[in-house]
Amino acid sequence: MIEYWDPLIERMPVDELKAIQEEKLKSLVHYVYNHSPFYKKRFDEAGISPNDIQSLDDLRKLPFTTKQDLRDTYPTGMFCVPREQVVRYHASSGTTGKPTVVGYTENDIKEWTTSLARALTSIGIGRDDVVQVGYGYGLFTGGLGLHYGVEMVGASAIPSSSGNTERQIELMQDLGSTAMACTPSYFLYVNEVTKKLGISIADDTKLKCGIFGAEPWSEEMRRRIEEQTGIKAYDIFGTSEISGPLFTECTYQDGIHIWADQFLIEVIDPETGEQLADGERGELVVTTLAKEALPLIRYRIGDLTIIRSGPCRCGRTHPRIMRILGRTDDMLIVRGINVFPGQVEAVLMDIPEVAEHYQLVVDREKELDTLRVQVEVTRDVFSDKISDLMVLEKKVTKALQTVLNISARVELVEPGTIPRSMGKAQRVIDNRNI
Ligand code: DLL
Repeated sequence: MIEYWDPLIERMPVDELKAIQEEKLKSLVHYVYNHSPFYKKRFDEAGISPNDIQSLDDLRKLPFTTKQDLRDTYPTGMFCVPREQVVRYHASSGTTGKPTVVGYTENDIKEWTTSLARALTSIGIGRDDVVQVGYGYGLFTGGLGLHYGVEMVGASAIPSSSGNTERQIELMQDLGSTAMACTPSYFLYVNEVTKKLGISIADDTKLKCGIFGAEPWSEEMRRRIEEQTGIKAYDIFGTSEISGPLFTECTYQDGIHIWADQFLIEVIDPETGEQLADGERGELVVTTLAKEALPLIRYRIGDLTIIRSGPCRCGRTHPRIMRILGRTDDMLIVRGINVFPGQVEAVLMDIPEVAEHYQLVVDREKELDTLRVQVEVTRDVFSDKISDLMVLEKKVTKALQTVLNISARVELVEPGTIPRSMGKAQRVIDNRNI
């Protein structure tokens, strides 16, 4: 039987959901205009008044917001509530520029947690579960966000955070974790350490699913994780700006459900800003319909995806986004050709002899870009004859060439060579200084 957290909302007919969105959008534009000098200025500059927004179609009249706006108004210039109403802050690490700060009212935390309660229920997490939360606790939204969601559905949360992997495995066994939430790359490492300790996730733990996200990962990687560990690997998506981890797939694993009563999504052409139709790949844009402290209007998230409307087999009517291909700013341009790390992963994971750990290294030699793809091979393959390794290297090179249209230098490396990550994996090293 399919379980719902809020069956009425989750299965609501689409026209009713749209009516809710329309009402919320209309009051949102007045709210931001009257509560934030940033939005007032932005609307005035665009020659838009809140009264111009009367229907969902009018959404396209509104100007976009971006991460740069959050940076320019650092720390709290886009907030719509006074400090006394903020019950929590989170912040980005600032590794790719000035950090950004996000804030929540009591109600914002409730809405965020509700979104996760629906999502966790949709993957079968409930009172009988023990969820090990291996996302970082702290300024990152992953740990605390998931934690609240897990508690709301009545499961037990283990706030193990990331790192200290042997202890994680010990806790997994001793407390009987049935789910682990962490980045897919960290889970690969957990699996690796488990094997080293002579433990099998499939046979020696109660783990039944993983809640993996915070970084791009491919369908092929999902297949490998599921085959190697016997668990179901579910995709979870969100960004700190729109709260944190918020949405997952359901047990049908056919796209991530975006709760339409809380968020309004569009996909746009990243070049022209024009809205794209259902099923067309473009940049995800989100308008928050329920947030008080930091509502965002047409926020350009930067991730590339496809929206698919229409009900899911699980009965939920809310729109879905398909697996994120990557971010517009993650795209590498190598010798004029666009390369997404996710495409490389998909090619590699289809070749059984290579392992799950890889890295892309881009250099510029004499004005010419070079792309090296370093990938680990299994121990068995690595101890094969050199000639066998060369055959494999050629096979990987050819597969990458076919898909990417670019020749990459493939380097097969020994198991354990590529650095392991405790959080988001660094898949690309770009030495070009551009
Ligand atoms: O990564 C929030 C999160 C925590 C999501 C735990 C899922 C689980 P940020 O640090 O702001 O927030 O990074 C957000 O990470 O724009 C995507 O580029 C990427 N990302 C997140 N989830 C996925 C996913 C958290 N499932 C940025 N697939 C986003 C692909 C993802 N990319």
